[in-house]
Amino acid sequence: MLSWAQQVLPQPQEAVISQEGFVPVRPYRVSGLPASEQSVLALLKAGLPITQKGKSLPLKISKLKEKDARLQRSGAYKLTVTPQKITIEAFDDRATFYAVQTLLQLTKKDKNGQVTLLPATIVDFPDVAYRGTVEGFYGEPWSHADRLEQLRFYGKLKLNTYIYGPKDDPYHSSPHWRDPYPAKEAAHIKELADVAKQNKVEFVWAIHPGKDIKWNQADSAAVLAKFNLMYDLGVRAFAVFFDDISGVGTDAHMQANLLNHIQRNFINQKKDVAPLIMCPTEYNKGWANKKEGTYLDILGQKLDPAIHVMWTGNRVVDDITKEGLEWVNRRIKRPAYVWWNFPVSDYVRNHLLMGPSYGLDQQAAQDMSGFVSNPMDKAEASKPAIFSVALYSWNLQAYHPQKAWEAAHAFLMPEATAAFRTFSAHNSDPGPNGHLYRREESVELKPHLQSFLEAYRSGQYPAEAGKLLAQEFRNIEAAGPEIRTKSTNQRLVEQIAPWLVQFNYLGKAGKHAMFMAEKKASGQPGSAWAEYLRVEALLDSMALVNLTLNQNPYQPGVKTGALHVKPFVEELFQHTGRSFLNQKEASGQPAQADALVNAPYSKAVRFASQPLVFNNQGLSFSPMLETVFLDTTEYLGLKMGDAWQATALSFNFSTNNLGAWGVLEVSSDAKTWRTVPLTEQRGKGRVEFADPSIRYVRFRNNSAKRQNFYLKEYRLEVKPKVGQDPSLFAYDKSINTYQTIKGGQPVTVKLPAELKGSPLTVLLRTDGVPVTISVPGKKGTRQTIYRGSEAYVTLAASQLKNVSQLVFSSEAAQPIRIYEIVKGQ
Ligand code: LOG
Repeated sequence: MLSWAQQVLPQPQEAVISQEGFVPVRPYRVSGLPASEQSVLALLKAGLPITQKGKSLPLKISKLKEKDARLQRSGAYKLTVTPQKITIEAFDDRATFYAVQTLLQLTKKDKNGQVTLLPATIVDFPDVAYRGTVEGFYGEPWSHADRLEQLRFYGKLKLNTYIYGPKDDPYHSSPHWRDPYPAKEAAHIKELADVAKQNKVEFVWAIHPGKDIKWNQADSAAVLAKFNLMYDLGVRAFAVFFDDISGVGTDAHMQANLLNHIQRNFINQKKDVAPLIMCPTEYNKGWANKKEGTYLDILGQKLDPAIHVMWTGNRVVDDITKEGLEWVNRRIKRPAYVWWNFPVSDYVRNHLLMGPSYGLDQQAAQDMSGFVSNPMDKAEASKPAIFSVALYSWNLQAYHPQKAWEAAHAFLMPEATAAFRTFSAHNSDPGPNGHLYRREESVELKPHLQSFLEAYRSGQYPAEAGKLLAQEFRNIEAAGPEIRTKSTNQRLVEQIAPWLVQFNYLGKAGKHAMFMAEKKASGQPGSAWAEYLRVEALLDSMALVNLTLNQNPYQPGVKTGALHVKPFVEELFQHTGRSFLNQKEASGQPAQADALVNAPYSKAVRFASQPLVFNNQGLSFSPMLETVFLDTTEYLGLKMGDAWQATALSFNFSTNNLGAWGVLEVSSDAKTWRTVPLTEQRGKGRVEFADPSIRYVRFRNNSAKRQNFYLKEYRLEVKPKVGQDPSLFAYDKSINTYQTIKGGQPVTVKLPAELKGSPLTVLLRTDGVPVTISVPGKKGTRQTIYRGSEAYVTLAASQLKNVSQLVFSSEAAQPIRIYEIVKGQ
């Protein structure tokens, strides 16, 4: 007999499932199925041998008779499967549908169509009455096809609620909430209501009138009129949202009056309409007035007790805790209907939230009346999280975030489970955001990334961690192409396409970074340098993807592996790059000759150690993610080394009142300062400098109090000072800067004192183009000391006797870069 480890998901409340399957000896004859449930019969026929006449086994459906209180609820059923018969006892039609979904999960069909069943006794019911999603995000609403697919998906997972409330549907919110839908949209709503019904999902249509509602009879009537239109399209469940509004619409008394009016004159009249749902204006504890007798208490007292009140938790985006629910439930005088803002990504549109759904209290079943997830605008990519929400809300005690996440990937993409899982594992954290909501990412890899870096920083190459990381980078590289070619879900592929591209680059960059580290550690600097250049090119490609794909106006770009994996690759790249400069790594900052030293310029110690980035785009503070401040008279600035001059400053402090408190000042000696007029918008701007002697550029708090702002950008554009060797970039002790050689325009590099008379290594990027290095000979001639296309060129001391400058030339149109000339070979 066949045997397989079968899972019923969501996990039933009580189940004894034998793993010894049996093949039914006869087809089943179905009895007791109401005539209205023909679609259930179709489901059964697809999974089991069914007959109407002749010899058969009974498949008996009946009304649940048991008085067990836990089973007196929609969706509750008992299912028994033995080789002799199948019996289903169901509380309601939804329960019959669920029992059949469970039965199908106990069924397996082989290649020849032969069906095997697992004997089972199951008693099952949902912990939470309303379970599903609220399409409540900002941004492009789901497509009609996406929504239809979601409804089918919910049916399979025993989710029973889909609340329709996309912020960017103008007929849900302002300006058109009062108006009927145009014919095409109306037809779509009708179809959604129908398909929802087939899948035993409540299609809840929400209205969002608060932006411009007037508390008068005309607008009460407008809401009812719109609801009636929706009713005529087949909608049988309704919600009113008052989130994210300001002004008169936020009045708790008025909101309660309107809702009670709807309750009396619509819900109670219709008889066949589900309980009314409302989303309050103060929908999370962070935004709630905590004073007794205010907004939430008013709703609690006034609102008809039949009306559900939504709640996102202690903050807009947060975990859901029993204590948090108890807090609000006391005030609203009913169990809250949870609106969980996960995996919604409308506040971090350059990220995907594909990680496990954790942070959900397992003891809170009695504290909530409903639990819906607000998903991403990418419907298919939201399925792992929605799958988990289905498991959680059906059976809180049995829920296990990690197991649910694993099961979701197997369920959703059996054809490429491992690749999908790899993708999700490294695309889960939303990144820094105003809601302060963060998620774990790259959980399994993280300790290895850390241990590898620690060892590598101290000069070793930890072989074992290295091997493991190299393998995962290959997995990352392969995941995108694999999902693309193997997945049957092309809609998913379409929705996450930019991230698949970026993830592939990340895998390649990581793979080459590991090669680079390995070569460097095993004393093959030339090969290591070649890999360094590959990593650089791949990181450049990622930067380009970030600037070209997913260019929404809010958070444009494509972030992937951004919490641990990408920073690891960047750090390995930077660290190895610096190591080519023969500098002591232990000191952190590379030791630079004085004339070249760039530094933060501020007396506030909190800025003194903020790392600087120096490259051909200029000298900048690396951005700080949290808010920073300057107290009165404090300043924040940069000092250029003597050899440089500042030509412009680009800044972004992301603050509205910069002009009111900030002055921009420049100086050549840090003693006398000159104020430069500030051109800025929302704390962002660019100022050019004409004076070649400028070496200090600072912002000073000119006001009487502390000022908060963000340090998103502070970048000085620089060039070698007048009179300096213009090819200074070639020996400035920064591996991030370079001098470009163009075909036919030779570049002469003066050798600073410390490089004269020593063997030298020249770090180039040639991309295969030949370059000539020559030294001045007698009587204005030039003597070639190297010609070739290598990127790592070593010059012996004997070739460099009495040489004080090198001339680089190339004939090719394609530019060549001189990153650095360093002492030694
Ligand atoms: C909105 C919602 C949005 C979500 C996450 C609620 C009740 N309302 O801050 O439309 O998708 O946060 O950005 C919200 O959560 N406002």
